[in-house]
Amino acid sequence: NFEHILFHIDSGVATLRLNRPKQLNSFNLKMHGEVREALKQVRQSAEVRALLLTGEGRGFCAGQDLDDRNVAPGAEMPDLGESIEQHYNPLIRQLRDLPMPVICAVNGVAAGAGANIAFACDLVLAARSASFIQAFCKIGLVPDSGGTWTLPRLVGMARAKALAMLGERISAEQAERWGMIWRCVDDEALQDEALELARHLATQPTTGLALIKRALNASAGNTFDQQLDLERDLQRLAGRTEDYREGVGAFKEKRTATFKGC
Ligand code: T3D
Repeated sequence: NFEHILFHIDSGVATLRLNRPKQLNSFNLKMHGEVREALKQVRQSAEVRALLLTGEGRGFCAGQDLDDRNVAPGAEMPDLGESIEQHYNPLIRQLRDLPMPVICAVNGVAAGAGANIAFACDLVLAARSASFIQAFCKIGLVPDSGGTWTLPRLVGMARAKALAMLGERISAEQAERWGMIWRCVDDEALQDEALELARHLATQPTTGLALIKRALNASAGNTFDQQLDLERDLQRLAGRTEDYREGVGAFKEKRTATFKGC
């Protein structure tokens, strides 16, 4: 029973929809708590094999709810480091560490932490009318939610610095051209395509997909040799799954494989 998110599980897919449309789904404390709880349920569920994250209304997420920040003259300044430590960093870690594909359907503007939450997901689709803004610099802040790590890796340092320091709005088509997202789709097709993608992934060897995610996420901090060792270790785990047995068996018998995610 959530107030600021819509959450349900169907056909192996958990759908988490941010639901404060009047505030462009910006985060207040209650929404943080609800998202954290829903992601905990996703992780603990034996049924869920893919997560779809999206937003209600015309925005995906406008980052922190600025109405919750009292910066009036004379007011005690909020400790934003505490907010990052308690809320944004755990959220990003939950998404990155979730052992399943996380699909993000960016239905509208994604600004501030909202943009970087999308970039922390595994496969990002965006509506053609959606856009991405590193809005932090406009209010004197630093990109957070992993943005200073993710952006240079997605688009290179030159573009990352311009995005972070200019805070310009980047269209979904531009984001696709620059490799910031997987694909840009027509507005009316976004939710169906994202759900279809999530449902497809949920029928795949999802333990293997989780290991792929682990390997690729680790690659940025590893040397080539460390990465080779990691691939060996993860392949050992993948090679012990029932899905590997099923995949090879189905190939040899020229039939469609039925994967169980274990
Ligand atoms: O504080 C900490 O804990 C540290 C962590 C920070 C993480 C961050 O995310 S910092 C960055 C915070 N976000 C922003 O600075 C973005 C602010 N919003 C905007 O710049 C614009 O709203 C957008 C570019 C996203 C969209 O522009 P537009 O013209 O399409 O819509 P709008 O008219 O500006 O917004 C529509 C409504 O949403 C409006 O309310 P109203 O006037 O209709 O009652 C606006 O106030 C509200 N809204 C949009 N963003 C936020 C917001 N309300 C509160 N907080 C917001 N972030």
